[in-house]
Amino acid sequence: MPDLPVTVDVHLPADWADEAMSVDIRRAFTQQPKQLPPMWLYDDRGSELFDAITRLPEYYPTEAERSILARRAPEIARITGADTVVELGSGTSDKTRTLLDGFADAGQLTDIVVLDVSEQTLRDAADMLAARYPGTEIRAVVGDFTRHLRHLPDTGTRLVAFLGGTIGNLYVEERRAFLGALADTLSSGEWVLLGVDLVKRIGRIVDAYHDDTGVTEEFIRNVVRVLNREMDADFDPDAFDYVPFWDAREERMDLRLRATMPMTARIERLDLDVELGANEEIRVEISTKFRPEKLSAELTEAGFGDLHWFSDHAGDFGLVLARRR
Ligand code: AVJ
Repeated sequence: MPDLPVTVDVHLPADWADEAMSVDIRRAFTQQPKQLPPMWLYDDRGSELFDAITRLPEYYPTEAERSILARRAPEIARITGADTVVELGSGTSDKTRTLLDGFADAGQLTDIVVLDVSEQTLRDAADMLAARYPGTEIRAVVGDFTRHLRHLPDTGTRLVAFLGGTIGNLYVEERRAFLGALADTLSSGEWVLLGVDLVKRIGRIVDAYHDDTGVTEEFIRNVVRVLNREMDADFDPDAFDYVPFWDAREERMDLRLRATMPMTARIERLDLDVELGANEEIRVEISTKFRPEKLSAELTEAGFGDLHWFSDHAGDFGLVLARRR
């Protein structure tokens, strides 16, 4: 059978990302404490650095999730009976292959949909998927999973996979909105699969964000370069210290940049001058760690049921499968 053509759907105006970034960055610098949305960490260099993070010995989530998927993919295919696998924030779709293989081996994979903010990343991923799963229809949707779920095509019975622990980037309110939007998007009987990092010994969590090689620090600091380039700003990337810490109350890592001296920066594209006091911090990213009971309750409240939890041997990472009621 010849390969089906890959379809890339761009429902958004070409400059949507510029627009969204301008709005996000203005908000980021006019609130207290200053707080950037993590989506803008992933330019080409940021994506490379994140890739390097996933190979760090300290960064356990990637391998832990891969091991769960390798063991459980056939079971996930069987439980859901889904024929369409949707991956949100797919990036290069590396790990998802383990999940997709479970569906392909069961002979039930008719459609794959990938959604990501980067059109180029999507094209590469879609080509790879088309070669690996001949006969499966591949669709790629350019978009941001917090804003564009309504653009997902509605084919067959879908399983929406949101892996890697990325849901941990969202604040409590954003997470509630996201789960609600997901429930609104899905029909009764369709499924979600969430990958979540679990609460564990704090030292182990902190080490995963404070590696010996400094790659994580580089990844967080890179956002300053993104701002300078995309927003025509003049921040000095070296005038910030990287400050990762565990927020025990919220049970999340809080990754910040701290100004080492008072500074004024110009963000030309926003016609905005930003002042930072000495030691003032900008929150760049949070990474929430989960307790299964609590997330189960949130999923139930959002409209999901029939929950199945899977974990790796060490209990470091969790996958939760849930059915739209
Ligand atoms: C891609 C959001 C899952 O929170 O662990 C890794 C991002 N930041 N090291 C995470 C990240 C610093 C990562 N997620």
